[in-house]
Amino acid sequence: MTIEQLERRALAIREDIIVMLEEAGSGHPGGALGMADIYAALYFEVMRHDPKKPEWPGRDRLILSCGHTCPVRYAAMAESGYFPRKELLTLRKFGTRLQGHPHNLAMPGLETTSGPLGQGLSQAVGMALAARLDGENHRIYCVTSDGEHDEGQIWEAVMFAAARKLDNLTVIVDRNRIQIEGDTETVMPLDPFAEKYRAFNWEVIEIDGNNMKEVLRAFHQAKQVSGRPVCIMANVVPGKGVDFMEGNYKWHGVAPKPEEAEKALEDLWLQKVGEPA
Ligand SMILES: Cc1ncc(C[n+]2csc(CCOP(=O)(O)OP(=O)(O)O)c2C)c(N)n1
Ligand SMILES: [Mg+2]
Repeated sequence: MTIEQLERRALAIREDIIVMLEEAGSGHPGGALGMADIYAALYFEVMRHDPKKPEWPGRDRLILSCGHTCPVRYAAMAESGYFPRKELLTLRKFGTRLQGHPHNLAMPGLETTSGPLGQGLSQAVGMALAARLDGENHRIYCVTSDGEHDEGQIWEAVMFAAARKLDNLTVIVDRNRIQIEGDTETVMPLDPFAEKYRAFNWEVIEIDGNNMKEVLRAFHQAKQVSGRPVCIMANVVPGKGVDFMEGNYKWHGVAPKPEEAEKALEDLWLQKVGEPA
């Protein structure tokens, strides 16, 4: 896909996030909106996968470690054909396949169940090691959030992945600088964040994660690295695309009310002006 086509996908994903959260009346918009460009790239350009065969053994694996941001993954999956888009409106409803935190047995295509922070990277590391031992060449992608790095388990996994030289593993850090109670640097400083990964012997690629060109370049570069795992430190704006949500940690876990959703969709529609239909 072209950059423009991917950007349009990201915008569609953002619209879906707003619509589904408003319908659910709860959920986490901030982190989800910030990561829409990364997910558009993963599902429509980067990952080897087949929405019609979600269990295909040769698929690349995407582990979502910070489970609360799942609306962005659900929207990307629906857009790419894993399930009908109208199912997005069942988010968080009783009996839904789209739980408020991902439940992998409920929905094919979700690799793991997540929500308790800090665990997904360990799972991804295990999968990367297993793929190596089995002589398989699929890649493992893991999305983890910045606030999640307050969990000690993350750093055990970071250390182990480098020790085993897992170059089939690419971690994307959702570096949006917010967590549930405020700015990450106030709650628990992470900077110099990229340097920490480097000190653990990872290859680190720092990007503007809301710039599609940089996103694609980073994923391409990550595939060329050998002998060490790769961390894409994706600096993103939480709430990206919705003016009144951007940069505000208060939108970590609050759904837009109907009038707010209307305003949010207006913001997103305005970004489409001038684009070909
Ligand atoms: C082990 C664990 N502790 C606490 C929580 C509660 N919790 C959910 S999201 C969150 C904030 C994490 O920061 P981040 O993922 O960076 O938030 P975002 O950027 O999406 O606002 C917390 C503390 C949890 N899900 N799991
Ligand atoms: Mg965060």
